[in-house]
Amino acid sequence: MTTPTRIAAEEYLEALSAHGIEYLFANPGTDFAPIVEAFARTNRSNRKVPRPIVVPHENAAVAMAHGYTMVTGKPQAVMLHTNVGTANAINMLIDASRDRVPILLTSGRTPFTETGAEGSRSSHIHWAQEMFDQAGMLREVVKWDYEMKRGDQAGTVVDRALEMAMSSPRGPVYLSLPREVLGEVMDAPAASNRLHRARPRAPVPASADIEQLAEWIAAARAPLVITGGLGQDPRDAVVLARLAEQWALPVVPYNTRYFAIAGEHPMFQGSMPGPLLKDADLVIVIEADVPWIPGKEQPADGARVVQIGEDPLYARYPMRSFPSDLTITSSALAALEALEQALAGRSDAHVEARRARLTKRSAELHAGWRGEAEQAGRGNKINLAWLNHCLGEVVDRDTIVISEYSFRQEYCPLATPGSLFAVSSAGGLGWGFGASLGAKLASPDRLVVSVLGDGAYMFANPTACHYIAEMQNLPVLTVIYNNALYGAVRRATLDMYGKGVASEGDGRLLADLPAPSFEKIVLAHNGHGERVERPGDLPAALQRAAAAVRSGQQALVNVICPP
Ligand SMILES: Cc1ncc(C[n+]2csc(CCOP(=O)(O)OP(=O)(O)O)c2C)c(N)n1
Ligand SMILES: [Mg+2]
Repeated sequence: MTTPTRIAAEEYLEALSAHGIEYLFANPGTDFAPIVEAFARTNRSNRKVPRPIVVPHENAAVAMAHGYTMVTGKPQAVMLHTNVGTANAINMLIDASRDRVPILLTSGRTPFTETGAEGSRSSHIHWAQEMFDQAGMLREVVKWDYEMKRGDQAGTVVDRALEMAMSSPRGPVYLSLPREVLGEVMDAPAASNRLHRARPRAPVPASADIEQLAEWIAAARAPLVITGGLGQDPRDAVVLARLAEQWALPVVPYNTRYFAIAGEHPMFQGSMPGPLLKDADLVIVIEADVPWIPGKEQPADGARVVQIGEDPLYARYPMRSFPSDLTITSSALAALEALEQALAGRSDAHVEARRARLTKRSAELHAGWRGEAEQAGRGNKINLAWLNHCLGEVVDRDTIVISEYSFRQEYCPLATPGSLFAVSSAGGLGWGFGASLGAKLASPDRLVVSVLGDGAYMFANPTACHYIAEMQNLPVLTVIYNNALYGAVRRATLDMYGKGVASEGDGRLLADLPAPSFEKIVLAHNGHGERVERPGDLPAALQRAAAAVRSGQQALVNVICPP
């Protein structure tokens, strides 16, 4: 068969590739026919298009794109089936949106013509899958959305979608692709001026603001840095480490999503604001949407608060009322670099006393964390501290750790910027496993370890994820912190109704999660599975699992951690 004509779907795929998109994570339906035809044609012609990867659940597809991008900084594309496939992915889209991860999410749109066009309705579902506004269900969590109207827009819509996704603050965008449009026969190539479209840089701080902050730091007795999304660009952590070292600035990565500071850095002061917040006279909040929980703790009266971020007001959060004496719209990196310069040559009378105090505190904290873990190691049940402590024997400088949400640098200190990724502030669970597959795809030579709650693992559609690990040859190590419980749900119940009737059942009503043998699920996917109940057995089990992964086999360790 000859194919003399070109269809819009070919132009579209080539436009993705022209933007450096390497993968199309896809979960198809009847809307995909022109995309399938286009891939088949490009296979023959050797034109450059992204590699399609079929992911058998939509949340896993978006999580994979997220994982790939968080490691590389390069956005990828996802294509899902009409309204129903899109609906399945919204959980992960919310995570990506709050974490400002650029993703081009697309889905087919059911054919809008009932007859008469190439691609008109041909199947029962084509009527019922039409919506008045397919993008409406996700408009609140994307930066931009559009429906491709004509085939000759294939180039320009991709250009627009990606410039929106990649400009500050970054985030996912959505494009719906009607079947008739993708199937349009093209007379001329889709127009694009993508080589002549300079993108704006991320915001840089005003120098007066940085001077003010430098002055405040030099005068502060007890400054404190609280971070959350700092480290999304690994260079953030490099500059922060220097500043923290030189100016004895304690750093608390609070619910951090990234590696902000090395666990062994003397200015890493644990991951809870706690007593440092109460004592601080200057709180520097960098890319932290929630720097503390106001109902539980607050900075002292009179303490100065500075908030720095690309979008320091978190414009898409309906309510957020943290105080600020100086609010700086800037990328973390630009602000830290400017601050380093502004501080150079200044003197700070408090620095050496503070350094001594914080170094001593760090040593005490580390001794406490180690003691807590080792004590559990000698006991008869595994806890979070011992699990993380034992992980420390498995990770090396190149390991990527993914946390949802049981990883703690306190017990497993990491050393490398870009080595830690945790679930988005939105907390849409089911992210970690898929993200680890995307991370492995991006960095095949690095060990990728995800530490997941038993609940988080099940939210990830584990069969779909293990399937991808096997089929795409992405050996990852999955460690389940298995308390047979929605621990966070129980905590919330006891927090609010500690003296309520629910407390009589230890808050376990609706939180108990009697656990199956997760270690057997991975066996169905030709992986290595282990179940560990005794603290003393954990180090060797993790070593065996890591060795399996290093030799190319996916592995899962089901770590039984009774609460
Ligand atoms: C998609 C989704 N559904 C429900 C929740 C509500 N939720 C928050 S934490 C949590 C429990 C998670 O359990 P697990 O992963 O086992 O961690 P644990 O709290 O036990 O450490 C649940 C259900 C959520 N965050 N995301
Ligand atoms: Mg649990």
